[in-house]
Formats: sequence, structure tokens, C-alpha cells
Amino acid sequence: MKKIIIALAMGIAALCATAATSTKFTVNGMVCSFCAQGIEKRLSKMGATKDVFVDLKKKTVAVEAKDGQVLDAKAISAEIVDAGYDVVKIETVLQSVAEIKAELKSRK
Ligand SMILES: [Cu+2]
Repeated sequence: MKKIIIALAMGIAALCATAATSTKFTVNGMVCSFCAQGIEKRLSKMGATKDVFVDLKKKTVAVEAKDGQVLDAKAISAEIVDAGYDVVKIETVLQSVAEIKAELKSRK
């Protein structure tokens, strides 16, 4: 019985360790690929950023943190606002940026 519980606990811990999270920003004002590139460039320069993805159609900017680092959502949205866009929503999703990209491709 004890063994089963330990195995279960380890399974849960492994799940938590592998579940990547990203922070998604809903941004108004991005209209072309230059907007997207500009935002990607700015956010990529931030220390904790591992990956950035801009989806113009959905008006979202997704940012993933480097392993063991935490994203500063306030600093990121300040950076987006500073670039001339409006941040209307911030949410955390249980997906890596690579997964968000893959999901978008599979829908096309
Ligand atoms: Cu543009």
C-alpha cells in the first residue's frame, strides 16, 4: 500500500515538473508582422524570457520563462505599452510557447 502511494506522489511531482506554463497577453493595436517582430525583439531581450510568440489574428503575445525563472508580467506589459500597444488581458496558460505554436499550425 505504501509503495503505491509513493509511486503516485512521484508521478504527480513528475507531471508538475514537466508542465510548462506561459503568460499570455491580449494586446490591441498589433496590425502587421512588423508590430509582431518589434514586440518579439523587445521581450526576447528580457532576462527571464525563453521564448516569445506573437499571434496577430488572436491578438495574443505568449511569453515563456527560462527554467527556474519567473516572468515579471508587469514589466512585460509595460514593455508592450511602451512599444505603443494596449495590454487588455493577462493570463497564465499551462502550455509552452512551442505547444502554442504547434496548436496553431495544426488548426490551419
Ligand atoms: Cu505593424
